[in-house]
Amino acid sequence: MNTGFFGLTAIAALGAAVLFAAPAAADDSHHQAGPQQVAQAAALADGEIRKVDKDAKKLTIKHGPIQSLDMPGMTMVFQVKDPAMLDQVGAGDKVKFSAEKIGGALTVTRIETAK
Ligand SMILES: [Cu+2]
Repeated sequence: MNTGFFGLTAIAALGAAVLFAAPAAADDSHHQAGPQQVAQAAALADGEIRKVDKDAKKLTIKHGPIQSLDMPGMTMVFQVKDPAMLDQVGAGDKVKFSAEKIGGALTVTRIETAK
């Protein structure tokens, strides 16, 4: 009777497969959203507008963690999907927003002022 031995082997193989399947931690590449993260862009991140650049159509936002982009909190520059967004917010405004990587550039796709 070798079923016990084969059972253990199967469990060991399963354990190894789970270990190898675990995603590598990638704190140093937080600006590169993995393919598994592209789909979930629903949650809004917290932010504070630092600068509105209407000429370059960019917003500088001090933001909290952005789950959909696997990004920790930081201050950075975003493109905007719609230039009208630049008129909706001003420096110092607290905002809720969502961002996606569009054509290689991190772009604000939705923004609203947080009251
Ligand atoms: Cu960032």
